[in-house]
Amino acid sequence: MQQKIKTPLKFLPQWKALEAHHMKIGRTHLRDFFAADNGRGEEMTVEAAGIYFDYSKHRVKTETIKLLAGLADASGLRASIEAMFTGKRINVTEGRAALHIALRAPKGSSVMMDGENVVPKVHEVLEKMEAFADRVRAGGWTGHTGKTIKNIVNIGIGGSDLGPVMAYEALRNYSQRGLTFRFVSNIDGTDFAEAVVDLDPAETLFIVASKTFTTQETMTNAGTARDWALARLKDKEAIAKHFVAVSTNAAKVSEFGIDTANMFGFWDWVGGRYSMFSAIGLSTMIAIGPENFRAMLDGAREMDEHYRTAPFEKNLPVLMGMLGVWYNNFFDAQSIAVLPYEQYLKRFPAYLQQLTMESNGKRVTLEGRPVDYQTGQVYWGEPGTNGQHSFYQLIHQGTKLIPCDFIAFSKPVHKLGRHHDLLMANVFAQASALAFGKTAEELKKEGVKDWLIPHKTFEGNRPSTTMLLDELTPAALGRLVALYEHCVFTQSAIWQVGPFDQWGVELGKALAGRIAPELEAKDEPKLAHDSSTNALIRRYRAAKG
Ligand code: G6Q
Repeated sequence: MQQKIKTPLKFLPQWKALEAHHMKIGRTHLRDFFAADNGRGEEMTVEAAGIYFDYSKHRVKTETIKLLAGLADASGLRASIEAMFTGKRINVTEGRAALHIALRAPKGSSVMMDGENVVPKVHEVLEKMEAFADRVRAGGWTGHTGKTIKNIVNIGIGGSDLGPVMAYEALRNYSQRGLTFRFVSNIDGTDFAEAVVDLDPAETLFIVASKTFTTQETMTNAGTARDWALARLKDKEAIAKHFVAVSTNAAKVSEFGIDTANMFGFWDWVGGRYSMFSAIGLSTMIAIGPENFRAMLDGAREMDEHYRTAPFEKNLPVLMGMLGVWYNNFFDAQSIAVLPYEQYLKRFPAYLQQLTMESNGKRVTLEGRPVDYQTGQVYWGEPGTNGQHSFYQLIHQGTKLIPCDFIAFSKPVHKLGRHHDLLMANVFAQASALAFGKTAEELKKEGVKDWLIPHKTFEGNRPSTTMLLDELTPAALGRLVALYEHCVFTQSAIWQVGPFDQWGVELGKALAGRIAPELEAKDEPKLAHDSSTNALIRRYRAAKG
């Protein structure tokens, strides 16, 4: 669908106003911002949907936030949010809606898409998932030999893997400990081999999670899983008991040999990386139980409602998105570090990498015009405090500006001696050290030798957000995920790019499809790639013998 031509971003008066504002305050040090206003640390905070969001350690003034909100407004963000929530086909290059918010809409409510309320079918699938999850959890789902299912292996990749594995790791303490969960995604056979090395096929259930049911990695792994199971169970009938599917493609599911009665559906308006609250979350539901899964949906919904209704200057996803734009486009910051001070969130940065980078890693606008400004940032991170002993050096004293998202919880999941106080002391200390640094004068007063002073000086002025939540519960995870989802959407509206397609993954897939038979051919194939690829293929063929 051809898009209405928008005023190019850099022509907007609100953009120009921000450029002028940046010239004025871009070099001001956070020390001076704080010195000028004693109340800053409490005023520049917003509390919503269970998240205390402290953005005072950002290189902004109240006026900056106003100007950024003006830009978001001029970008049509309000209308874009409404278009998303009302099921418009905002994924224009694929002609689809992006209605993940409907996945967490309460029973009885209404979210319309092409004149149809989609909420009843969302709940129909949720109820089917619940009945299944309850049965597996209660030991009522037995395998082909009558043994109880004890192992769940999710086979999927990208959006059909990263959400489930992240949520399982995050909510492990809520999981049924008698069940073992494994996640297989990579086409590298090691992934499958290691996942099943200690499992008994008679006690193992595979969830083949694939929206399309055609993805090379997933279908190859699913085929290998079927061979592995049948090699021991020796009866094709066993597939019905040991394989279920999550997909939108019933024909392919049935072709694979899975009974479509054991298929959990979703719809084309759920994008892969926005699908962890759909049936793609089946493994999560089996792990944590239907009640906890519902609590996770409720948490996400709270954030959805906040996003749809709160004014931009008090709106967490909007604030987060605008701050990203501020550094990305006015300070040339290339990346954002996500630093959860919660070990259970160890896969959260990896999950966010897909959500953010596959969504906003775009170089043309929705109208197809090349952009003349930076779009999606590089997201990366690790849980604290581990990162402190590794890459924080570069954030503190390196030459790059890396805004940080600190995520912390007031209550620990495990109360163990002093651990949580020490963990929290570290997160508060890092945000403070980054912002305020340590001057040469301070070092001199401490008696540090002159020649060491440059090495020990911390310039500071390194921005961060601190997000403080109560405890890592299913609801808290739901809120966090929805926060970042909507942050991504906010930025896409400002950058005028489409966040719901991913054409950039296609070229490599197509080429791999051409190269695979060349690697496998018995006779020397005629190669017509570039000289480097040709040479690599020849070398590989010779080496593998
Ligand atoms: C996500 C992408 C991509 C997708 C995988 C798996 O937004 O579309 O990561 O999730 O390629 O696709 P299938 O679920 O169709 O196997």
